[in-house]
Amino acid sequence: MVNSIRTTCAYCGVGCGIAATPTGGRAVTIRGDEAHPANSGRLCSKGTHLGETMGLEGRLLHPMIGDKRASWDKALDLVAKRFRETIARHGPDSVAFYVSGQLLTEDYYVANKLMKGFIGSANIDTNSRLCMSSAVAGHTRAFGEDIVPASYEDLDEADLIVLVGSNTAWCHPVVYQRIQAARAARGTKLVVIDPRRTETCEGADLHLAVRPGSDVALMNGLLAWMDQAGLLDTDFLRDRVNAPDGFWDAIRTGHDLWSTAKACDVPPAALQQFYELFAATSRTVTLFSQGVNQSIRGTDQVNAIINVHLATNRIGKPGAAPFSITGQPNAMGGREVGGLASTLAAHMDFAPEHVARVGRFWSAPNMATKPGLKAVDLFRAIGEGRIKALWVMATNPAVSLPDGNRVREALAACPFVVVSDVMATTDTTVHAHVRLPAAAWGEKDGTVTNSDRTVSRQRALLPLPGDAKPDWWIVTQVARRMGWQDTFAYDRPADIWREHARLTAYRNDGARLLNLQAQAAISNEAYDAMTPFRWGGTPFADGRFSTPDRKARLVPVKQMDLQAPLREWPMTLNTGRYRDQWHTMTRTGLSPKLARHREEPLVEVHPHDAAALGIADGDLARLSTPQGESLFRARISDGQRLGEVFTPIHWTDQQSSGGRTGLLPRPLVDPHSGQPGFKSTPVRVEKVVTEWKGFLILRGDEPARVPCLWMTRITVPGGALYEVAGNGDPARLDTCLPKGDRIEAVDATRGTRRVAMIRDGRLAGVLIVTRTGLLPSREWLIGQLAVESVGASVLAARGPGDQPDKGAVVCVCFDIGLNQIVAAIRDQGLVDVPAIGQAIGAGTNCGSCRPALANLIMQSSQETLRAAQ
Ligand SMILES: Nc1nc2c(c(=O)[nH]1)N[C@H]1C(S)=C(S)[C@@H](COP(=O)(O)OP(=O)(O)OC[C@H]3O[C@@H](n4cnc5c(=O)[nH]c(N)nc54)[C@H](O)[C@@H]3O)O[C@H]1N2
Ligand SMILES: Nc1nc2c(c(=O)[nH]1)N[C@H]1C(S)=C(S)[C@@H](COP(=O)(O)OP(=O)(O)OC[C@H]3O[C@@H](n4cnc5c(=O)[nH]c(N)nc54)[C@H](O)[C@@H]3O)O[C@H]1N2
Ligand code: SF4
Ligand SMILES: [Mo]
Repeated sequence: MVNSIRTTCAYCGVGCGIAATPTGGRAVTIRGDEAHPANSGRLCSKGTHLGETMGLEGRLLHPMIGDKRASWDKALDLVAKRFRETIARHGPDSVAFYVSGQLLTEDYYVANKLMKGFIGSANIDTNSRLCMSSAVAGHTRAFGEDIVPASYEDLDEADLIVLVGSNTAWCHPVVYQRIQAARAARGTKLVVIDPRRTETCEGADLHLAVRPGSDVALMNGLLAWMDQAGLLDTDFLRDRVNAPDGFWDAIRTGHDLWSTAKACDVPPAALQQFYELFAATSRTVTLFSQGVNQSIRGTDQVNAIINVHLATNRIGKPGAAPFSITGQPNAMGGREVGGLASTLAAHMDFAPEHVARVGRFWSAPNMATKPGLKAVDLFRAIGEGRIKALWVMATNPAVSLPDGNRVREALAACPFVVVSDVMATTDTTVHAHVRLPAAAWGEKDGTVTNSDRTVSRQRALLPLPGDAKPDWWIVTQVARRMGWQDTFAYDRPADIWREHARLTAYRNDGARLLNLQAQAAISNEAYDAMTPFRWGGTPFADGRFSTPDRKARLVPVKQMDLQAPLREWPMTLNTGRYRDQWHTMTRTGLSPKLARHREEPLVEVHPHDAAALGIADGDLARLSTPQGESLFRARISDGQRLGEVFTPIHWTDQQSSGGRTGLLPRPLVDPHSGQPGFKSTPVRVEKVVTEWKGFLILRGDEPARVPCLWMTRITVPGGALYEVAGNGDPARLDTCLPKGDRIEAVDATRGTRRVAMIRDGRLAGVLIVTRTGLLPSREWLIGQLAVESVGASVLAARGPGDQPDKGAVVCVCFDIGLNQIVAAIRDQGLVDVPAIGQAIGAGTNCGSCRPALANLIMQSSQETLRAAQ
C-alpha cells in the first residue's frame, strides 16, 4: 500500500490492524490491514468510519487552568506543586490517579511507576476496574497469574463456541465475523447465554435467556453433568489441578438439570441441549465479557467457567479455552504494566518479594507496599475528603462509574482535579481545575495489546494539533517537576517500552509467563518497524501453571441467592452498548454516519411490561433507582425478559437532557475484584407524558442549550439534529434559533409550528414542533443544509408523508435504513443476507449489519408464514 501507515484501531480490544493514508489536512483514508493477524483486513462499522472522527471539533488544544489558557510550563508546574504540597501535608495516600485502558502501554507504565514507586501510594486505579477486573481476579485465583489462555486462532479451530454475557456482534464485531466464518468452514456450533436476545443470537444454534446473575448455577450444573457422564479428565485433574476439600461434594449436590434449569429460569430441555452439545464437543471456547464480569459475583462467575474448562482439560490446546475478551484497545497492556490499584508492574503484586524486586529495578525511593483504593472506593474517598488531589487520564468517570450523581458531587468537592483528555468539554472535564490537552488516536505513538495478547503499534498519522502532547510526555514532565528528573528522563516511547520489557524479564525465573526479554534491547528503528506479535505462546500447553506448585486450582463457587423484586423498584435494569457508539461518545459522536443506527437513548421493555405500564413504543419513560433518575425513549422489544429493561451507557450531558444510565446503578462491587455490578439494578419505570414533540436542525457544530424536558443531539452533515419533546409553550425553543430571515408556518388545529431561519440564502436553522400532527422527514431537511439557496418553500415543500423516512440506519456504510430494507425484502422477495446485498448493497462492506439483516429476513418469513395461515 503506497504511503499508508500501519496502525491499530482506536476502539475495541479486538485490536484490528488499520492501513491509514493521510490525504491532506486532517483527512485520512482508513482500510483494514490485511497483514494484521487480528482482522486480516476486516473492519467493523466503527473502525471503517474512523476517518470521520479526525476533525478538531470540540478538541482541547491548550492547557487550561480554570477557564484560562495557560502555557505548558505553567500548567505542569501547578500540577506538580499541588501534588507535592498535598503529599507533604496529608501523605501519599491523599492523592490519586484514575487512568484508562485507552492509554498506550508506555503512558500507562510511567503513570503507574510515578504513583507506585515514587509518590509511594498505590492509589492509581483504572476504568478497567469496571471492565475486566473480575477476569483478572478469576485468572489469578485459577492459574496463579492473570493469563488469558486463548487466541483468535482458537476460534477458527473450535467446534463449539459458547458466548456468555457477550454481545459479540455489536461489541467485538470482527471476532463475531470470525466466529461466523468458522461456522461456515467447519460447522462450529454457537451457543449464546444472555438474558437478552441480542443480534449476537442471530443464527446461533441455541440461545439461553438466563435469569441475570445465574451463570454460576449454569456452569456448576454443567460441571455436575460432565462429572455424572464420566467426561471429566481424571488424569489431568490428578496431575495438574488442585481441588480443595469438599469441592466435588458441593458440585454433586443440588446441581441436577431440573434445579439448575429452575435457578437459571430456562427450559430444562434447552439446558440439556446445551449440556449435551458441550459433552459431545471437546474443542470448546467459552468466550465471555461484561455479562459475566460486571456483577457483584463476577469473580465467582469467571471461576465457574474456568472450573469447567480445567476439569475437562479444555485448555492449552487448539480450539479449547476459556476466553475473557477485553473491551478497550489497551485493556490488556494495562494489565501487563500493573495499572490496577491491586497489581504491580509486569504481572507482579504486593507480595513483599515483588515489592522489593520492582523497587530495586526502578531504584524507587517510596515503593507502595499495599494495594491502593479500587475505583468505586477511590471515588468514595474523594467524596469523603480523604483524597484531595486527583488526576484523571483518558476516561470519563462522571459518566461511566456507578452512582454517577455521587461521583459528580465528589469531583465537585475535590480540592484539586486535573483531567488529561482530548476533548475540551466532557461531563468530567467540567469539574477540572486544570485540563491538559492529550494527543488523540492518530497523533500518538506507542503500543497496545489486544484480547489475545497480540502487541501492535499505534502510529501517528497526523501532526499534533495546537499544544496537544502525548500522555507519556505529560506524566513524565510532572514527575520531573516533582523532583525525579533522572528516573523519568525518557525521550521517546521506545525508551519506555524497553524499560517495561526489561522489567517483565527482570529476575523472572519462569514464574511469570509475561516475559518480553526479546524486546528489552530493540533499537528505535526496530520499535518503529515493529510488526504485531503475541507473547506467551499457547499458555499452559505443557500443563504447567503459574502457581507455586505449577498446578491450576479449582475454585469452589456457589450460586448466590438472587434478590426478589423490591416493591418500590420492581424491575431489573441491565445496561450495555450499542453497535455504532463507543462509551461516552467523545469520538463516535463526531460521526454523522454512526449516529444514525440508534439516534436516541432507548429503554427496551418487554411488550407485557410496557402494556402494564401504559407505555407505547416511542413514549418517554422515567427510570428511577435510589441513586437517581433519568429519562429514556421507550422501545418495545420482545428480546427482553419480562421484568427486565435495558439501557445504553453512551449518552451524557453533552448530547442529551436524559439518557444518563451511569447515575442509576448502585455502587456495589464484587468482593474479590471490586468490579461494580452494572448489569443488574432494581429500578422503577414510569411513563412520562409530554404535550408536544418535534425537532430542531442547526447549522454548524456549536452545541445549543435547548430548554425542554427531552433533548437529544446528533451530528449530521453540516450541523446537528436535536430531537425534542416537552410541556408548556414550545415557543421558548425559538431562543435556540440563529439570527436570519424568519419564515414561519402554523397549523393551529394540529398545534404544529414550523420556523426556518435563512441567512445568506442558506438554511441556518429549522424548528418544527407539533401537538398532535405528524413530523416531516428530517432527512430531507438535513439535506437542505447543503443547498446553496433555499427559498420560503423550505417549510412548505415537504409535508408529512411526502417522503417516507428510511428509518433507523441499519447499514451505515451505504446509509440504508430499516424501512428500505424491509421494503426490498418484501417487494423483491429476498430470502437471505447475500440477496439483500445483491439487491441494495446493504451488508456488503464492513459486515457489522449482517446479523440485523438476518433478523429482518427471519421476521419477514415469519410474517409471510403467519399471513399464509
Ligand atoms: N460498539 C461498541 N463496542 C464496544 C464498546 C462500546 O462502547 N461500543 N466498548 C468496548 C468495551 S470497553 C467493552 S468492556 C466491551 C463489552 O462488550 P460486551 O460485554 O459484549 O457488552 P455489553 O453490552 O456491556 O454486555 C454484554 C451482554 O451481557 C448481558 N448480560 C447482562 N447480565 C447478564 C447475566 O447475568 N448473565 C449473562 N450471561 N449475560 C448478561 C447483556 O444483556 C449484554 O447483552 O465492548 C467493547 N466494544
Ligand atoms: N452502567 C454501565 N456503566 C459502565 C459499563 C456498563 O456496561 N454499564 N461499562 C464500563 C466499562 S467496561 C468501561 S471500559 C467504561 C468506559 O468508560 P470511560 O472510560 O469513562 O469512557 P470513554 O468515553 O471511553 O472515556 C475516555 C475519555 O478519554 C478521552 N480520550 C480519548 N483518547 C485519549 C487519549 O489518548 N488520551 C487522553 N488523555 N484522553 C483520551 C475521551 O475523550 C474520553 O473523554 O464504562 C464503564 N461503565
Ligand atoms: S472490531 Fe471494530 S472497533 Fe473493534 S478493533 Fe476491529 S474495527 Fe475497531
Ligand atoms: Mo470495558
